[in-house]
Amino acid sequence: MSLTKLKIKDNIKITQNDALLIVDMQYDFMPGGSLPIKEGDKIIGLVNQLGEHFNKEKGIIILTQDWHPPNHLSFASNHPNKSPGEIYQSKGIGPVLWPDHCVQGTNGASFHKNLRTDYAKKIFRKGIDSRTDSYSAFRDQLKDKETGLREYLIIQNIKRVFICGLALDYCCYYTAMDGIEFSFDVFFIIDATKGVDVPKGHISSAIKNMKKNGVKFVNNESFQ
Ligand code: VGL
Ligand code: ZN
Repeated sequence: MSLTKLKIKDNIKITQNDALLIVDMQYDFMPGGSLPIKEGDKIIGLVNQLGEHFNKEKGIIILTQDWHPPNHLSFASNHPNKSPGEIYQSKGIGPVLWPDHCVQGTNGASFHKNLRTDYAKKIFRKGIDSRTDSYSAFRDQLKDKETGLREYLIIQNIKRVFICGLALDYCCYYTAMDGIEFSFDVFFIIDATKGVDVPKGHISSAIKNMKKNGVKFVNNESFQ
């Protein structure tokens, strides 16, 4: 599934029942960080523009932050004889092991200084339990503990969730899929995200799966 074959919705008018979810715009996911995503920093301007638009139209802006303890089991360094990028699947962890990243309180875990965080009403942190990853902003990979995002969206009467940020095929993808499972109308802002593509082909299977499950795709020009 190539990006060019995606059907892009347009004429989207943002209201107070819409949320913009800005996922993991942290230094460790930017070029020069410990888990760098190619051109991760190139989307900052666009994400800020989206934030401004949603803010102007009374939508709610929410940030997420990957926030791991140093002993997190998604880190290769916490397993004997394992390297980052190695395939590894166990309950709540995988499909690969990662370099140490977004360790609580470190510079790598903080938001890029050019990201406008002032629009955000809430920040949800995830990946705090060392035993399980939490790619989704809604809950961990074991699907047994929620972050509170779903409840917050319901209380705020949010019906549509627009997702942008990093990484397309991990945190954005799992967040989108949970959004669908939790009955939100989910929109993926395809030009305001970048993927890791580990293992190879991961981005295209993520896009295919989202399409199959009813995630809609928009871009920066889709908004009125
Ligand atoms: C992410 C890998 C590990 C992400 C977080 O934000 O997409 N990816 N932790
Ligand atoms: Zn992580």
